[in-house]
Formats: sequence, C-alpha cells, structure tokens
Amino acid sequence: MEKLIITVALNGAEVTREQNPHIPFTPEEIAEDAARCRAAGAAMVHVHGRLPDGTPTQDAAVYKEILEAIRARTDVIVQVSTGGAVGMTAEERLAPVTLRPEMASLTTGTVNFGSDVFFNPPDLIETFARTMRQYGVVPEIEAFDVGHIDNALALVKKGILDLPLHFDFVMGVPGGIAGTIRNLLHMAESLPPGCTWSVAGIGRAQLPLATAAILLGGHVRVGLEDNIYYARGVKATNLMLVERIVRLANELGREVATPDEARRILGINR
Ligand code: KMH
Ligand code: ZN
Repeated sequence: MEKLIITVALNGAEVTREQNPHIPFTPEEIAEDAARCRAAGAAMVHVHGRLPDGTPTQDAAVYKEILEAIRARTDVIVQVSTGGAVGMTAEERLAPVTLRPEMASLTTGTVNFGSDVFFNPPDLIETFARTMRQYGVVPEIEAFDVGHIDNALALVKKGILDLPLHFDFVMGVPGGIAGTIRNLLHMAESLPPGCTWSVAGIGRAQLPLATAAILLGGHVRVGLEDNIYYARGVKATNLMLVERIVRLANELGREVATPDEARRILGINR
C-alpha cells in the first residue's frame, strides 16, 4: 500500500468563529496552522481565501499572500479552492488558479448544499479543467456524489482531463452522497485503475470514513472545513484532527507520506 496522504482543509468558506474559534482567516493564521499540521503529518492543505473578518473571497491577491506565507514556513502541498462559497461567479472562483498553485479543487457536478445549491454546470467544469491544464495546476476532483465520478471520466474521454486522476470523495454533505462505509466502497470501486482517492467525511462521518480509507489504501482529508468537532461537544483544532489520523495510521500499520512523497504519488512536479 502507498503511504497515507493526509490533507487538512483548514478553513473552508462557510465555517464561522462562532461555530469554532480556531478557524484560521488571515494569511498568517492560515500559514501558521498549515505549518503546525505539516509538522504533525499533513502533506497537503486545502485552503480558502478569507478576509480578516471571515468573509470568503477568491481574490487572487489574498491567495497570493496565503501561498507566500505558507511557502515561507513549510513545504506542504497547497491546494487552492475553486469552489469558493455558494453564489460566487465562475470567474471569481477560478481566480486563484492563475497563481499556478500545485493543486486546485475541481468539483465535477452540481449538488444541493444544505439549503443552497453548489452550482457546477458542464461548461463551468470544462473551463475550470482547461484553465488548470493551461496553468500547469493538478486538479483534485471533488466528488460529492457518485455521478460526479462519471462526469470526470466523461471529461477524460473528451480529452479535457488526463488519467490517472486524484479524487476526493466529499461524503455527508446534506444534498450529496451519505457518509457511509458502503457508499465509500462504491465510490472507490467506481474509479479506473491507477486513480487515487481521499475521503472528506463531513461532521461525524469524518472519523469512520477516514479510518476505512486508511485500511482500504485510500487517503484522508480532515479539517475544520468539514468537521468542527473532535468528539461530541468538544471543538476541534486542525492540529487535533491531523494528530488523530496519524495515531490511527500508526496503530493500523500505514505509514504517513511527507509532502514530497505525496507529490510523487499524485504526479505533482514542483
Ligand atoms: N464551499 C463549498 C460550496 C471546494 O473547495 O472546492 C465548496 C467547496 C469545494 O468548498
Ligand atoms: Zn473547500
């Protein structure tokens, strides 16, 4: 089995300080959290731009500061979000890709998102994929449901995406696929040979799905974007969530990948 890539989704676009006071907003806060999580075993961070008051932003200038602050502290892989926040325009969402980060998220389908809709029509997905290719950015396919895998594979057939792809199964969003082990098996078994995957379990689905991924040879995404609790009634920090996955991996006999080992597994050339 390949070593385990731990991704930490540090801040997201939706979580507020009222929900969890540890959520990083500024480039400095994000970079400090990234460095702490890297030291604990994370190989990659998935980041969203925020203004100092927490307002989500896809402004390239903000992402530039985030990338520079992280790179000044640590060698972790930085994956920018192109999901942004619900309601942002496609142009807004795509802006950070022009900075040529190592990776960017690419959601390959529309999904209900709580009481909102996370809108990803076919032309948006194709434009995002082509732009990532143009800027040499490796996509991470965010599949909120099993059909999103098929949508990504259809783009492979059209020559817009290349195999092998790396997928992140986002499971347990109200409106997307439920966060069950049976569904995880179905998602993993739906990939062509050579593709890699991680799972981002939302809320209480995070721990069981992460544990299953460690055992199945998948990879794991944790972090406050997806889950604000460590246990019932106990607010998490990103570091606590990463440290728990490292302990589990150690107990279960799966070695943890460094950022450079993760680059090799994911085909990222720095
Ligand atoms: N904020 C969500 C609507 C991504 O980062 O690519 C979408 C999201 C996905 O977070
Ligand atoms: Zn995100």
